[in-house]
Amino acid sequence: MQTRKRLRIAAQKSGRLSKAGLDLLSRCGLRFRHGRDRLYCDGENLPIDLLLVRDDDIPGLISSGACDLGIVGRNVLAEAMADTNRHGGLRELRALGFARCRLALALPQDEAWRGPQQLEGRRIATSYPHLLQGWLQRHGVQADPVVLSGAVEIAPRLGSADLVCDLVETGTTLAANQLREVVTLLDSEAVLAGAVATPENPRSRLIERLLARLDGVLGGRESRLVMLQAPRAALDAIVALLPAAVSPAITPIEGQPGRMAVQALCSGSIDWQDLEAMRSAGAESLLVLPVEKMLS
Ligand code: PRT
Ligand code: ZN
Repeated sequence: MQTRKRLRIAAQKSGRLSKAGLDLLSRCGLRFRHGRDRLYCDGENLPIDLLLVRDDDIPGLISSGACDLGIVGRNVLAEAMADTNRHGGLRELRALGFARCRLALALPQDEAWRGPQQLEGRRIATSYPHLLQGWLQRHGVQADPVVLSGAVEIAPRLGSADLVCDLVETGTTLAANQLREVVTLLDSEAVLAGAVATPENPRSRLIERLLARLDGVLGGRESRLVMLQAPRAALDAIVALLPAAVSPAITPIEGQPGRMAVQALCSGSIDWQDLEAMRSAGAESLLVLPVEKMLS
């Protein structure tokens, strides 16, 4: 696997991660020729190919060396990492900020929550036995995981478990099954997973290049470019109002002595109040622009 020159990224074929995951790769400038079977897609403009698979297969594809990177839920990656007998050398490289959810314990609605000890000897339905066991061990509790690959929430109603440990987003599914979320085991979102770096990997420079582009896209999402003009005397007050600005560029305006143009990259949102405060401090011609890409 070390001699392979082209990079391989695994992404979910269809599901909650696929559209946003492929959009992200496209914003990093990757283009793929979709094959007839839509499973293996050759990279058109870079030596980076795409493999479209079930999300559960992604950690195994990376730990076996068949793929270098993968877009997968932290829940799936963390479960694989906790299963050290099967998967080694995996790591989370970047959090991608979509498909947010949490792995949580949920009890029947009529049962009060008194803490982890209450789980002693109980049957807990889950698709995440390693994460659940890790949490139980940390709390000194011995329970009985009932491993299911789907329809976990229905297990207590069927009598095959007493409670569940499952993914929750809005909580609607739990409520529909008369369950109540009581503890979060893991906060999850889509992540870029990869293998622990080895110095002799011939694809590591390509991985670094892709990560730099990804950081540029992810950083851009959080950033705004603010442009304005102001009298020189008002600059200190205005710059102090710019939310988390990184070293603003301040330049004189041709033919307008004492008047300056300011350009600042700011992180976080900039709302109308921020703009109004800057205008009250003397700023004019205020512009707030989204940032598509960043490369420093
Ligand atoms: O076919 P494949 O195996 O690839 O897909 P899959 O069916 O296993 O996965 P998919 O597409 O459903 O989810 C992929 C990933 O999306 C998960 O591993 C999580 O990282 C993430 N994600 C985000 C979620 C949810 N939100 C979510 N709500 N995964 C599952 N759910 C389930 C939840 O368990 C509940 O049963 O959706 C249901 C609705 O949630 P509520 O709380 O909004 O009612
Ligand atoms: Zn799956």
